[in-house]
Amino acid sequence: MRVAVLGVGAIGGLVASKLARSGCEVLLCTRGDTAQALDAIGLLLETPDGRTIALAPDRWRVFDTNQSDIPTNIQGWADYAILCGKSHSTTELCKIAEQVLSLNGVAMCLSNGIGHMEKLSNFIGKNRVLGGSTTHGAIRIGPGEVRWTARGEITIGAIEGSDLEPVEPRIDSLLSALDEAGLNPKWSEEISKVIWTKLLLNVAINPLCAISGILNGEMLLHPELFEAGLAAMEEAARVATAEGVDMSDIDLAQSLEDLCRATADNRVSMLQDIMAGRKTEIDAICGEVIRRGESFGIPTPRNQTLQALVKGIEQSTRS
Ligand code: KPL
Repeated sequence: MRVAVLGVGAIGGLVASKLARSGCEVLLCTRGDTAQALDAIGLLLETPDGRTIALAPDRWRVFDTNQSDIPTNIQGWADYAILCGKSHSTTELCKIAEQVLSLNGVAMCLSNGIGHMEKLSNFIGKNRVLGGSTTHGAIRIGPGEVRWTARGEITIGAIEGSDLEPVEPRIDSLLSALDEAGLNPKWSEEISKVIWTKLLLNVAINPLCAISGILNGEMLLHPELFEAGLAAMEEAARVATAEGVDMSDIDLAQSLEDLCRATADNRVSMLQDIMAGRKTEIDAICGEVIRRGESFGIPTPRNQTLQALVKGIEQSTRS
């Protein structure tokens, strides 16, 4: 099975190394020093039980996305494309997916944020797109070095109105490959709700951990932070409900507490971005809640404050 992993940061590095180790042929599409490191020395993956797995560079081929043209030998090469980049790179990665996928190839996006499956559908058609979401926790230590901090799941589901079903060989093979790789795949009939639920958790945890510089588990040691996160999450849940996604059966406080416990030793991706002086995903997380809230006349003051604070910190660390 040929899998292209597009965007090889923390989650991309985890997915790519687990798939390569379990026997998939892997194409890595990433840029700059990460592309160079993966091509020249490979990747070191630290597992949650403290082992270090070394993946030699001959485990995959690497395409540096800084190059303008996609080489002909990888055009139409992949059976699957898994987008794992930052949410602001989704459009660029969709264009690459369109080119590296075979005619029947299927794509999904595991990036934080919302609206990725719709974007992918615009490029390759909804019958080749799956919705995806992950609760694995990982930290990018450096180019070619990833620490897998928390075992989670990868949830996959079909976009509304698409022909894709879990019994179809293309989907069944993907689920089996992810399972053999130890990435805990699950099929969901309600993928929009799964993606919204992940967004709600990101709204609650990412900005506050990024602003205060704490690990996920430490949210539980500061009730005032936990309550602030929960309040932002409640705003986002109102927006989800207005979009027709029923969140009434989800205990928001419990699911936030569960995530903080399950990923206690993780540093949220937004804090990793701030520490590395990178652009954060705040626009795709709180920004998207604010934007969609405005279209329904739903006020989202907490998300606005979090967005403003993260943007302020982002600007000061980037300059
Ligand atoms: O998605 C994450 C992130 O850090 O962006 C969680 C699940 C919160 C793990 O830290």
